[in-house]
Amino acid sequence: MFSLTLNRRQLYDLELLGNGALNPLSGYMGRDDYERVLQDARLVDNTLWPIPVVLDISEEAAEQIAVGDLLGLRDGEGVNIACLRVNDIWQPDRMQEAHAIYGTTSRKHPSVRTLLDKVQKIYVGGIIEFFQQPSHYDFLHLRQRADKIRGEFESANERQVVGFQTWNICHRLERDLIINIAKKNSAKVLLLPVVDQNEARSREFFSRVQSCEAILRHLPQGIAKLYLLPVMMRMAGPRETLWKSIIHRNYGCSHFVVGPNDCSPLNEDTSQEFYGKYESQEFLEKYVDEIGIQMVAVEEQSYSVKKKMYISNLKALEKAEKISNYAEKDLRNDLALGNRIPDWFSFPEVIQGLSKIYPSNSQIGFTLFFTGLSGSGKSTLAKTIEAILLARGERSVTLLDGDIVRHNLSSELGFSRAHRDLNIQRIGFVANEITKNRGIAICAPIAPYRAVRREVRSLIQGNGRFIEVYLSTPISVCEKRDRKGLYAKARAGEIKQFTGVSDPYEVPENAEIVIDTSKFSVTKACDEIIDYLLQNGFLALT
Ligand code: PPS
Repeated sequence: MFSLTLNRRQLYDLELLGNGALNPLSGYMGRDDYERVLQDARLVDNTLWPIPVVLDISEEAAEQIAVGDLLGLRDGEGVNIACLRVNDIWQPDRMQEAHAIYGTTSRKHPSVRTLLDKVQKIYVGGIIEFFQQPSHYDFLHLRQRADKIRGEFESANERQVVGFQTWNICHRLERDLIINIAKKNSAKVLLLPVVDQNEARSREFFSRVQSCEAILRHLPQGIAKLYLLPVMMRMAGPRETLWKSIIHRNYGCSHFVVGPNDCSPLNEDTSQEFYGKYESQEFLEKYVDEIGIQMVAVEEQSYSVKKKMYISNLKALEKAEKISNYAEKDLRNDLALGNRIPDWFSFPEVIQGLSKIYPSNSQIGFTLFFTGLSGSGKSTLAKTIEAILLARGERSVTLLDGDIVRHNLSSELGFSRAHRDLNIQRIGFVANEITKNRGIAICAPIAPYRAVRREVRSLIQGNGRFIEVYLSTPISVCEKRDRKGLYAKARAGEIKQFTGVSDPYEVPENAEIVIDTSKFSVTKACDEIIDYLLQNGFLALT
């Protein structure tokens, strides 16, 4: 029997197919169901079903299987989880899928990017026979089959059960919402933190589940059950909300809580939500009777300083109530600065857990990444800042100057885009190692391309902070300085691909610090940088 090793994304769908969460599906969809789902959010038999559940395989694998074959489905360790009786093989139009399911074909939508760039080209459908569930190694007491959980509620005669799914860290707001919703509906609550495949092993995930455990301790006894929901989030807005409500019904819920921005990712460029506020709620409303679940629509809430409780923003506006807009991003900011978190916002054990995974800026390493044209002042500032930081003696400091790196790390590289990118990736790799170990890395390459700067930023941000310092000194000034005589040679055509003359420089969009060294002395420019580090808690105020 030919067998496939499934990736984590695929294993998540398989687990839900095997534990009853995706009833009535008994396997991966065939082409007819898939196309009807795209077109009408229904299966061929008219059952409401808004999200495709298919198995993607490579073209090479597709050449080895035929309709009617049995296909083994294994996890990464080679354990045979299930077998699939193949009844359909086809090549989908993934652009069409993106448009139908996500309402966009833009790669700025993270799931569209995954669909277009990572999901393999061929789909197979068929009935699955399960041998076992995929193995887990964490939170085993919180892992349970959907059909078992539903059975538990049924045998306890619990008919009113509110499903509360979360993929955020839970604080006081979530605790209060749960209590209010449970009271209002005379219901029990099923709290289901999402285990998304991208982050199952991340510290953020552990923290999220621990915050739910903490919430449970702050709820009246017996009011809520907590289990993990191993679902591959599609972030498909309204369609996903509908899908999740079907999943929650299969977990035994009679009600499903839907927030104002349910399943809506941020556009990476604009930082705007992909779907409109309350769009998911309006969409689900049309189908609740057909699914057999009631929606608990939650409005945007804020904390009323006077009433010392959360109230809806709308009510606050009507009554001109003073509210606090303190939110998760403020919490992260305060943790970074080592500030006290408002008592009302969360619970001490949640904050304690978070402060371990998000230590304050004074405790982490960071990379100061200078970028700018040749002659813009990168080396001068980087060397002066190195001296200032060494004199302070707070952390180890390593300077990765453009010329030094080119001499040692990247001596075989030229100045084509591919070579420049490789050079920056190497610098990023070293800077990341330094940052991870709580040191300061000072980098000073030209780094003319935005994409690779962004790549290095996201590598380092996971382990410390990346602070981009863009030296915006105009080319006319750089050229006048021409300390190495390179501009003259570039203008005379003796040096090819010279940045700013015959090669591009993409200006940073979101640099933390921007300095034009034609307007500032070295001392003043360094003061700006040190001020930034002091104000953001990276250096101690002495
Ligand atoms: S990059 O683009 O980030 O990989 O460049 P970097 O490693 O910083 O190297 C830039 C230094 O190399 C010298 N040099 C050139 N710069 C730009 N374009 C071309 N074609 C080129 N050829 C040599 C130049 O001295 C740069 O140093 P700085 O300190 O920036 O003046």
